[in-house]
Amino acid sequence: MAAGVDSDVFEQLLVAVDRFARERLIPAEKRVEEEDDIPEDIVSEMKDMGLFGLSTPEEYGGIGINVPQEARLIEALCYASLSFRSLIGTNVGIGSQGIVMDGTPEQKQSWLPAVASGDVIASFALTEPDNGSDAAGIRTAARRDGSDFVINGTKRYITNAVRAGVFTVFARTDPDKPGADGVSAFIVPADTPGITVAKPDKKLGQKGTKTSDVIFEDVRVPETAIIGGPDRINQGFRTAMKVLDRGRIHVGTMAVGQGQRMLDIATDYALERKQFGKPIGEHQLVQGLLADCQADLQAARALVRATADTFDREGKAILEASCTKYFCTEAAGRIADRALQIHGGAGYMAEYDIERLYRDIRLLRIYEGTSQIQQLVIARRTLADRMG
Ligand code: COS
Repeated sequence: MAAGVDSDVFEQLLVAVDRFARERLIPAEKRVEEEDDIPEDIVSEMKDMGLFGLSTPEEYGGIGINVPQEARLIEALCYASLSFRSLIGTNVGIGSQGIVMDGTPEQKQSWLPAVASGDVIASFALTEPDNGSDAAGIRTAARRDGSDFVINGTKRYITNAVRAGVFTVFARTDPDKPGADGVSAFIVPADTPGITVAKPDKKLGQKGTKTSDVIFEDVRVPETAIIGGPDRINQGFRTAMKVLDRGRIHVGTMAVGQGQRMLDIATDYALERKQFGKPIGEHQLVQGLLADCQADLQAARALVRATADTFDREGKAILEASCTKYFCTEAAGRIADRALQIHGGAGYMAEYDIERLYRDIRLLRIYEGTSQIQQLVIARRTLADRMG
C-alpha cells in the first residue's frame, strides 16, 4: 500500500476540508454562479491549505495523499460545488499525474513543486475537435526537427487552459502509425511561442470552471519535453490511459460527494415541506425516492473505496476504475433527478440549489470517458478475462 500521509495528519486535514467546504465554499456558490469565476480569496485559501498539491509526492512539496485517502478527501471537498474542485482538479489529477507517474526525476523537480503550491496550473490536453472518445485517433502532430519537435493542432474543451502555466500535450510523433502507438506526451510551458488559448466555452453548468480550445501553431519543444524523456517516444497514449484510470476513481468520488449533498438537501426539503396536512417525507412515495437515493449513494461510496484500495494495492485497477466511474456518475444522475422531483415545482427554480446541482453533475457522465466508453472498457475486459 502506498504510504500516503500519516493517518493522524490525514484525519485533521479531512476535518479541515470538510469544514472549509461547508463554511466557506457553500456560502460562495451563488457568487461563483453569478460571476462565473472563483473569488481570489478562496483561491488563496485553497493554496494555503495545500489543496493544489494533495496528490503530489511530499518530496516535491505536496501533501502526498494516497488514492484511498483521495477517495475520502475529494468526497468531502465535493460536498460543495464541483466548480471549486475543478480549480485544483487538474493539478491534483489529470494535468500533473502524467509527470508524477512517468516523468523523469528532472521533469518532476522542474514542475511538481510549483504545481503543488498552486503557483503553476497544469492542464491536460488530449481531446480534439474530431477526437474525444477515440483518444488514440488524435491528429495533433509533433514533427521531429533535429533534437526538437514542432507541434501543430487544436485541442478542445481543455479544463483550466486559461489559467494554465503548463500543458501535458498528447501529439502524434509517428504519422505512419495511425492508432495508440504513434502518440507521445509532451510537457509544454503555456508561454511557449505559438500557443493560443481561446475564450472560455459557455456551458450548461459548473459555472466558474474554465474550458477552452488551445491552438498549437509551430510550437517548438526540445525532445527532453517528452514525458519520461526521449526514449519514451510513442508511449504517450499509455500514459494518458494510466492517468485517466486514476482520474476515473477521482470522478467517482466527486459523484459521491455531490450525491450526499443532494440527498441531504432533498431530505431537509421533505421534512419542511407540507402537503395533505403533513411533511411530504411522511408520504410513502416520497420515502421511496429518498430510499433509492440512499441505496445508490451507499453503493457508490462502497465501490469508490473498494476500487481505491485495489488501485493502491495493485498499482492499477482498469476494470474497477471504469465500473466505478460508470456506476457512481450514473447513480449521481439518478439521485439528482429524484432530489429535484422531491422539490416539485421548486426544484425547477434557480432559487433552489438543487436546480444548479442538477446541471453541474450532468458533466460527470461525460468527461474523463463517457459512460459508454466505460461500458466498452468493462465489457472488453470481462470478455478478455474469460478468453484468457
Ligand atoms: N492503462 C495502461 N495502458 C492501457 C490502458 C490503461 N488503462 N488502456 C489501454 N492501454 C494500452 C493497451 O494495453 C494498448 O497497448 P498495447 O498495444 O501495448 O497492448 C494501447 O493502450 C491501446 O489500447 P486499446 O487498443 O484498448 O485502444 P483503443 O483505441 O481501442 O481505445 C479506449 C481505448 C476507447 C478505452 C480509450 O481510447 C479511451 O479510454 N477513450 C476515452 C478517452 C477519454 O476518457 N477522453 C476524455 C478526455 S480527458 S477529460
